[in-house]
Amino acid sequence: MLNADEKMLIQHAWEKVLGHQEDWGAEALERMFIVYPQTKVYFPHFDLHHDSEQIRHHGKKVLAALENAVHHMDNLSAALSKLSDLHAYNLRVDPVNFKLLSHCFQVVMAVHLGAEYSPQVHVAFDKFLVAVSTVLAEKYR
Ligand code: HNI
Repeated sequence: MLNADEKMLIQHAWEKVLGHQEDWGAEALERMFIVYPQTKVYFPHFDLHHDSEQIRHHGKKVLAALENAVHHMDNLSAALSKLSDLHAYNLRVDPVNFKLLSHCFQVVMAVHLGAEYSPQVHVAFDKFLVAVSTVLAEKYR
């Protein structure tokens, strides 16, 4: 799990996300849909064009959930329990897709934070996103 230094790096990096949640969330989703088009099957009801209102709105929601996770890094299972139910029982998103979105979000962070997205921040974020994805997929079986 994340050590104290990594938690600090994540909290610090998240401060840079504040104010950009909708833009950066939409950017991560748009990258996912373009780079891994198989992910589009879960969104047949969405307009997936560039700058679509639905993508922006959804990006904002996904980043709000990640922000909640940043605030509850010691207790992710409880913090994400409802979302975990939703993804496992209702949406039935194949867990491989969490890695794809996580990767796209890492690219967005790297693009916007530049040199500040150091290898240390990168690895901390990677561990954090793996932990979040594990919780979101833990109710599948
Ligand atoms: Ni996900 C809905 C968060 C990964 C497909 N998802 C949500 C909502 C949040 C959310 C928040 C909105 C819930 C609500 O309205 O009550 N999703 C997250 C997070 C991750 C994630 C934090 C990973 C880090 N979701 C994925 C992945 C896919 C996915 C990888 C598929 C490729 N999610 C969905 C779909 C919905 C959804 C589909 C419903 C969208 C809608 O509005 O109809």
